[in-house]
Amino acid sequence: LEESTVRLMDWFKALSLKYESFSVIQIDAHFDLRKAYEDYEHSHASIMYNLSQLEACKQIVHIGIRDYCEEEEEEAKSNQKSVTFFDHTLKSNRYKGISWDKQCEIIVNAIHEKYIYLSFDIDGLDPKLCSGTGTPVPGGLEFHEAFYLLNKIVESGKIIIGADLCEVSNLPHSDFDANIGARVLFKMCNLLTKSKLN
Ligand SMILES: [Mn+2]
Repeated sequence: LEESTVRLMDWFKALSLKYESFSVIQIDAHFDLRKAYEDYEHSHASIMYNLSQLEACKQIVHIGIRDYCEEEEEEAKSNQKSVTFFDHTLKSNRYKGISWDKQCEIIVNAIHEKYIYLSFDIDGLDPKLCSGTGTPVPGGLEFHEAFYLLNKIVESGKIIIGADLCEVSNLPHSDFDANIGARVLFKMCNLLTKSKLN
């Protein structure tokens, strides 16, 4: 896992050589904005912090966040690149009658770069869709909410330059998680292809 996050950073660095400015769309229950986790700077808990240090990464749009520490909340507030749509805010707005379509429009308008990198942590979804994931948290997006949003982002003219899907359970008896994970990946690939037509 640690090796894979180091490799992911190498990939981000390569992307930043090709694209001089991009926004990151992160669907996740967690910010992953820790400067270090147990003194280690390259874990999955620091991946968004490390990404934010790249000059080409102009913005990180965090969506569905609902489990974080004080340090991360401070980082998200003080880092000019972070724009956060907390899960509790998205839910409260829904309860007040603000439609998902309207909220997606607000999210789309907050994305300021044409090129986007999509990071999809399966725990951004409701845990009934990913019960075997490492750190499930109540709340989160429904499958169709996530893809309604992502499709709207692509239809606004953005181009997806790269994407990852993480934290899908590979535990025995996680067939349902694997099923959902495969469907998420399939739809992400479709969106990536669709966005190339923009
Ligand atoms: Mn997560």
